[in-house]
Amino acid sequence: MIELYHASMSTCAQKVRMTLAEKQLDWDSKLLDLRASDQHQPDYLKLNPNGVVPTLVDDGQVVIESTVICEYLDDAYPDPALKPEAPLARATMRQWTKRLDEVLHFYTGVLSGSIAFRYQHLARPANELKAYIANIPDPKRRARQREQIERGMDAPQFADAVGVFDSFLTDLEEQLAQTRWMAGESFSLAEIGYTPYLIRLDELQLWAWMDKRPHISNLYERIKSRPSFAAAYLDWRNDAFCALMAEKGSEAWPKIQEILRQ
Ligand SMILES: N[C@@H](CCC(=O)N[C@@H](CS)C(=O)NCC(=O)O)C(=O)O
Repeated sequence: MIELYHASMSTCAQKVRMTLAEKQLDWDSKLLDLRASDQHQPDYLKLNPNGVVPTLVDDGQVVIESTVICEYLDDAYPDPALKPEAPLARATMRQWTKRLDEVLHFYTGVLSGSIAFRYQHLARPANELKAYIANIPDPKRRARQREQIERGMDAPQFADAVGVFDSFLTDLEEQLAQTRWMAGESFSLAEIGYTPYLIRLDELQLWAWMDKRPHISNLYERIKSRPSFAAAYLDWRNDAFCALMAEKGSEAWPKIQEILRQ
């Protein structure tokens, strides 16, 4: 039996739900409320000491880290294969997912936190917010959260996030001008990895970023037409979160354009 500890709007959880759907695997949902600090509770930390979602439990065996979970699922349940056969294409897929884990995921937190989610935190009683931040196990993540909640788009890391995203979008557009999918001619864990991040730009009303990037828009349309898109995202969407991102994201676009012009 497969159990997934996840959260409705978590980008990392969306990747894993999409992989499960592509493979048509049944799974049991263990839904966490990240704003209620479910991820910091002692029982959950025994499964995932990093205090983050997702966590997969397959027949009692625990797997953490969303990219590792997706690869695990592809190895354990190989049909349909979500890794390219050719070694070079497989390496390309892993270069994309490595970049996601090492860079883009962190800055996505900066982008959506500084633009939108900080308002959820600022609405909390001060002592509750202090405890929430203090409970974040990873010091880098803790510092990022504090800064983005307090300073929003004025935090220096916000401009860094805009730069990181812009370079990523430039590189992705270039790749897609050469190959139909990110790692060659087949849909793979690379698209699954990045789908939640394209969704996030869409949710934040930042799709104008794609104005001169038609290949990325075309990729996103192809991804949205797959049944796994609903299982990953639409079926779990939190309307209040989406409304907040849409409102604050529209207000943020001029600031992002200003940073891009610098
Ligand atoms: N490298 C981890 C990152 C997981 C992660 O950042 N999860 C976020 C949601 S996308 C989370 O659980 N955040 C909890 C928090 O912010 O306290 C993975 O890929 O699984």
